[in-house]
Amino acid sequence: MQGKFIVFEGVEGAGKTTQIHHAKSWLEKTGWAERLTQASNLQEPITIITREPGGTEIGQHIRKLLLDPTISESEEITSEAELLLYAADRAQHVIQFIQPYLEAGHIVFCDRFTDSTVAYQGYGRQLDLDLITKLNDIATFGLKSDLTLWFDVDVEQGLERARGVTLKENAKGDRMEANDLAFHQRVRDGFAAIAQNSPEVVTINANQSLELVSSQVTKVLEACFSRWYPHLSNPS
Ligand code: T5A
Repeated sequence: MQGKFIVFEGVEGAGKTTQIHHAKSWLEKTGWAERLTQASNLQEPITIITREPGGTEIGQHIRKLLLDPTISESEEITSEAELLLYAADRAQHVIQFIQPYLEAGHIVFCDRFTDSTVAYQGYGRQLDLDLITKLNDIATFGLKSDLTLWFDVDVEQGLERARGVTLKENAKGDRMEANDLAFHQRVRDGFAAIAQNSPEVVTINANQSLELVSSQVTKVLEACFSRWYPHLSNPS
């Protein structure tokens, strides 16, 4: 049984990481994890959590380079170099990590994927969108998500959450967070444009409380898992 690839997207501090853990415990609490593990004959946990950049050992090195805030003090990473580094991280991640788990039947939750490149490098850095689509095709070897949850949060609120302090205190955060507000707003608009044209993307209102955001996620997951695996739906 082929697994499912579920991607969590959004601007800084949208709540993706928090909601990935919520989704994993939802799978376990509802019995889906157990039923899917049995159906796939897996000896290991069905749910795999990963992220971009940094889902592999090589990716960890690339992540460090991309997010280190001190890099730009000595030498700016050009937008093109940044784009290629995200693509290199993805190419390694897809072949070495994501594909093998999907082929074995796992449910792979991924914190960011190709839509982040379109939103950040395409809309944020304003690089050519056709070029980004081609690079994404190369880096993913054609892999697409079965479901993408886009956590739409007000960018200032997201940045405040991500930094754990208010913007007023002028915290800089990592190299990507340190971009100005206009950049982050363009990124948010990029995600909105993607969501409008992509049937696999479901928009989650991430401005709400943790509980309300989690309950939106639960509803989407319930609908998708029942549709994907009708024979494993819990009769109760
Ligand atoms: N990038 C990435 C690109 O530019 N191009 C690409 O192709 C890719 C793949 C990755 C950076 O790389 C960029 C995007 C990023 O800038 P990262 O550290 O992985 O860097 O950054 P993020 O993925 O943005 O991680 P964050 O931690 O900033 O955001 P999350 O995961 O969305 O947020 P989360 O869940 O950690 O929550 C942040 C805080 O908010 C609270 C949480 O408890 C936590 O304290 N919170 C809420 N508080 C109130 N109400 C809610 N509903 C809340 N939800 C969460």
